[in-house]
Amino acid sequence: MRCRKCGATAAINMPQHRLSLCASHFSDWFIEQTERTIHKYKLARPDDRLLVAVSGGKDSLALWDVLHKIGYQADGLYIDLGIDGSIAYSNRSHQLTEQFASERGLRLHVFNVAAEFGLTIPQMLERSKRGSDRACSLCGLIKRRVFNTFTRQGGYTALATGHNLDDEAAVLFSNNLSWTVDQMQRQAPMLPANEHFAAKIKPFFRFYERETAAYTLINGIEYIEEECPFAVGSNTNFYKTILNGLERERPGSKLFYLTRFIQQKENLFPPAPASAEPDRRTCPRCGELTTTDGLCALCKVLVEVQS
Ligand code: Q46
Ligand code: ZN
Ligand code: ZN
Repeated sequence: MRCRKCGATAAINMPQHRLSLCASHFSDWFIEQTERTIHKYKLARPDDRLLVAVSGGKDSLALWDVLHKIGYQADGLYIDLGIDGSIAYSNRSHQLTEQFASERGLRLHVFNVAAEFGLTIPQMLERSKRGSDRACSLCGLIKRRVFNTFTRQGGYTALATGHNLDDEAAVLFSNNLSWTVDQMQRQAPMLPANEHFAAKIKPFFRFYERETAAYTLINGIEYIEEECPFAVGSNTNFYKTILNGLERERPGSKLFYLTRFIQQKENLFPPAPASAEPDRRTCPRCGELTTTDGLCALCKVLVEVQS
């Protein structure tokens, strides 16, 4: 297979675009496509200050690299979850993120869950009634809060995450199977900011996972290849496998499934009436908003595990 631009041996073939490219032209194409996505979906303006949620994995490091190359002022935030076990997942991903930032002279914030909350994620799980199968809901609760607070308090325009098309298609598929309409309505390349929540953007949402992997390989970005131990056997991975089977038989299915949904969303769902906005109160412990009386979901967990 030959590169469409220069005729050299192709490094990657992307059947969904009927496009094969050599390493150098693929790298250029990847950066151009990111700029095009940002422009088309109005994700950011050139003078925006962005905070990149970096995990040490390929998608978030590739995103930080590309945003920096495009010229955005983009700082990183790494959350040390204290998930180590046999593969030293947090230690290794933290070290690779530090290395990435220092090689490029980028600013990295680090939030250490154990230092701030007194316990690592696995220790919290042991103490809570949630059980280890609920690791991701607890971890997600903490990550959402920390990312939101940092983005707002740091004066960033938006939080940029490395979610790729495989991630987004799997979420849509999962919500589709159960017709979780409120979640489907919220799925978008950008969630705008409001009084309480920072804007979130996903500049890689049209890239297949193998494309972000190829970008990191071609650009010599070292990332943690192991998955978080809690992700093994997750529902998301199961749905990704199903969608990959579909993609093998019908190239372009994943891209079409997600992008057509994003285009059609306005027609699929009626606009929410003003009264549909949940009633919000303030958590007496942390001062953040909550939809229930008393403590917010995060404080409930913290009180439970810290006592
Ligand atoms: S880090 Fe946390 Fe993920 Fe690990 S515990 Fe689950 S949510 S899988 S992106
Ligand atoms: Zn080429
Ligand atoms: Zn609270």
